[in-house]
Amino acid sequence: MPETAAADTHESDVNGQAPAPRLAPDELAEWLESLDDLLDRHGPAAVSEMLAQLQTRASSRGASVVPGINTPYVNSIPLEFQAKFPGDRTVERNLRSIVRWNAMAMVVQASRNKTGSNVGGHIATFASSACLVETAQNHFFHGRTADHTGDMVYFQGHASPGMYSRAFLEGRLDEDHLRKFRRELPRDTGLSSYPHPWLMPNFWQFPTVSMGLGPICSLYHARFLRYLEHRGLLDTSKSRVWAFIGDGEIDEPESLGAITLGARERLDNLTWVVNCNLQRLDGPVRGNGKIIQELEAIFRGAGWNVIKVVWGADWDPILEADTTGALVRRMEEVVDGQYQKYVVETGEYIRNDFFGHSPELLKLVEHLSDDQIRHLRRGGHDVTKVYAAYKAATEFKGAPTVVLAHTIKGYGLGKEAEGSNKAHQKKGLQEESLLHMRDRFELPISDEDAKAAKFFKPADDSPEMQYLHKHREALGGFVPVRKPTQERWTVPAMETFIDAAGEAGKDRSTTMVLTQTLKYLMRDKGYGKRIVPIIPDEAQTFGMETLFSTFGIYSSKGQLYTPVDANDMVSYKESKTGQVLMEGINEAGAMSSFVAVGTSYANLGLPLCPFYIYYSMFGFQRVGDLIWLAGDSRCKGFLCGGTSGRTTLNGEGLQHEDGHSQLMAGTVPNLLAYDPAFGYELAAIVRDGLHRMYGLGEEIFYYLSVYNESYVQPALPAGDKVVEGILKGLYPLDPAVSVKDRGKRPQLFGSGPIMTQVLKAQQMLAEKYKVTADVWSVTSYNELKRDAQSTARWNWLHPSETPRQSYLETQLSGIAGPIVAASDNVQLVAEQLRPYIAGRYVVLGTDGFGRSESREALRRHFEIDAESIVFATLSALAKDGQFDARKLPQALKDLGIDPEKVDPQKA
Ligand SMILES: Cc1ncc(C[n+]2csc(CCOP(=O)(O)OP(=O)(O)O)c2C)c(N)n1
Ligand SMILES: [Mg+2]
Repeated sequence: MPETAAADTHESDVNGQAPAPRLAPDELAEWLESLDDLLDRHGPAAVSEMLAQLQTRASSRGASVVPGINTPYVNSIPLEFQAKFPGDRTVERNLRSIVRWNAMAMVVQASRNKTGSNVGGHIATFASSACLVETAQNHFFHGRTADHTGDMVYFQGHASPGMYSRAFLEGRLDEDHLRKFRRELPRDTGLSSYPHPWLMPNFWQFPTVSMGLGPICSLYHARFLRYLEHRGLLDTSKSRVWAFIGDGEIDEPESLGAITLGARERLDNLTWVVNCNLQRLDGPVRGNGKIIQELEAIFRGAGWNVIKVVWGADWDPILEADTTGALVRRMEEVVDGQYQKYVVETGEYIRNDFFGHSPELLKLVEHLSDDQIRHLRRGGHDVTKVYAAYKAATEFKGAPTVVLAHTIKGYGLGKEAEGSNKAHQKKGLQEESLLHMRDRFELPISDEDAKAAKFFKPADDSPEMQYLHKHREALGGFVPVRKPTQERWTVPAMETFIDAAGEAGKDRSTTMVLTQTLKYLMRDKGYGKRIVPIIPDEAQTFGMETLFSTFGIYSSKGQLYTPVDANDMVSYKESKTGQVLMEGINEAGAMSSFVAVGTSYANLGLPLCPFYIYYSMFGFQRVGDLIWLAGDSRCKGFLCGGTSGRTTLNGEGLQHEDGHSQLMAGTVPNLLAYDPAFGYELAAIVRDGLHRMYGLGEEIFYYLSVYNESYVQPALPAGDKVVEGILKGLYPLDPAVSVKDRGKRPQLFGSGPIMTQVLKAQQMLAEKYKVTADVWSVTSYNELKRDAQSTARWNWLHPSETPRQSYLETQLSGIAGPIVAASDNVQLVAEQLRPYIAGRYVVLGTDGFGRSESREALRRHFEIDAESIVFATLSALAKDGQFDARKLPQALKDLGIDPEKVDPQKA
């Protein structure tokens, strides 16, 4: 407890409001002496026991004391326990200065670019975190080697120039690359703005620049390493996950929302470093408070080990001289906004404003000049403090560690950028600032070169370069590096796979088929163990609870209780070797697991295939940015939107009924989305996906809409083009019909369970209106559109060559239409094909908010039921002069459709 903590805990010191002392100095001294004595004689455990006893005693006497969760605003590691820095301070400082310089120069050059590219960049962030990152590079980050699965480092995204700058010294990038920072066209010539494995697949591993996603992904990654170890799949015990996070970024709910997982799972393989430069983009993070203290309380409350690195070594003697605690009190009462002010002020101002608070404080610094006061360092800029914190963090057992490092935004960049509210957006620097930086970091660069912001690389035999290489070699090579494995799986033949999906002719939903397929895969002797089902609760909703007892739910603690259903056929079985990741009601966490599992082929050299099965509504619209991140990460696996369909999931109402995931899925370029109607289609798609991702090594992933409506599952139709059609996005259900016949009559497109309505409509058209129609299953509007779009583009750019035909065109050639499409999705999903369809094309869909009703009523409401499909077909035929338009009003009546019914789009 801080010496100054008040008995009344309402007078919290969390935000720097230190209470006035109430104990007389001699009384206090007596108490402290007793404590020292206890510590000396019996050690820290006895102190902790005594404090607990005192607390109990105080409570029983009516002084309800909750021990302060905050410690004083000083370094957590006392000087005498600080690990000795093993490196060469001078060489490391020089190295760091060079890395700083080139990182800055890269952005300044880009902003001066005569071509007017205006691509931007950030310099102030890395300037604040250089020591944090470089100290880890020289002493901690381990590369992936034969006997070490490597550290996973989530770098702060907009500090990327710093990572490039180091890679330049390492010889992995050349000047030309640096000059092409943020010039990403053509691919592989320049450097991506932020960490993007999609753009730099041999370099970046983890996209981090969407604030908050790096933190949550890193947490689940650390837990995933344990999962691999406990299941005996890979020895990851040496690997550590590091995440470098901004203090402003901490405000994202994803950053803090899952941190209790770290303590619950005892993830001491995880280290977070929060760069507390006290600023975000526009201004201070907590102008009127103290972000470091606030975070200390949060993390400590969540069970993390917290290491504050607040002050540099130059403060040590001053703090030592502070025998009354006055300095610590002053440090606590000054708020962050004021600390930021000191950055842009003179030493004289700081002496008066900070120390001038009392003669006692002024005395502490009377031996220092104004300039020395101004340069008293913050902890995050002191390599000895940072090293000691990392060492303690990596040696701590039983919980993750967060290092809260106090830094200055734009450190060393001079008046123009250091600590100013404009620091974040600073891209160019005046010549004066460049010279200032050169001098400040004592770089051997001429005035002329400095003004031109030229890159600087010392000679290969210089102490700096030798040091850099020696340290990285000792730590197993460069970081970051992305190294996908070449291992490939042999997936069963298509027919075998489809057979395994279950017997035809029985009533089943596609969700049931998915469960069966999953079990089939998991039982495979080869890759079976590498299939990872991920479920954020709701397994019962999907009928997947049988996976629990068969394969077990992963729990690092095994199962410490007897489950209520222990004697049932299906029981809630937790196990240390369990295969299923049951994430609880936490889609963001489950998605983070999906990415950790699905990128294991590249980050750990071990391919694993995640199946993330979730409530479809809580996918794209809930965690869409994490799905985007999965795409950027080149993640593999299957996202399975369970309970899909705005009318198929009928009883849940507006919040749950999803009709737009297919549409949103189409916006993720390397995601293939399918909306299968039948079990054999689903099986074919999964088989092909596995083969493409794990057999051929394609870096793609899948979205599958699966539904909970049971209906008769037919057998795979005969015909050698059916499977091809399923995979390309469309095929005729009856391949035997000739193109000539089809060409003259209406064609009906169905997807998902709305296929049942389409088939019924086909029958009604024939029976009631003597109209023969053919039915097609459209398994993927998105894939059809992508292929059609690419083909159209090629034709556009090759005007003198024979035009190519898209798959859709080859299938629809000779067909005059009309074509009527119906699905349980919004109309735009099927509308994507309009530009590529020559004849009349009518689209029915589920636009508008969903609601709870019977499926029948809902399908009528959204006008996707069989009757609506029939009427849409007759109307289209009438427009083409193939049906008597005067009969349409009567048809409406016969079909029982009320023309005045509410417009579902607005209902
Ligand atoms: C989700 C999201 N919102 C907004 C941004 C834009 N943005 C990029 S950096 C930044 C400020 C970051 O401040 P902080 O986390 O404190 O990092 P610092 O640069 O201070 O180290 C913002 C708002 C973003 N990248 N992601
Ligand atoms: Mg910040």
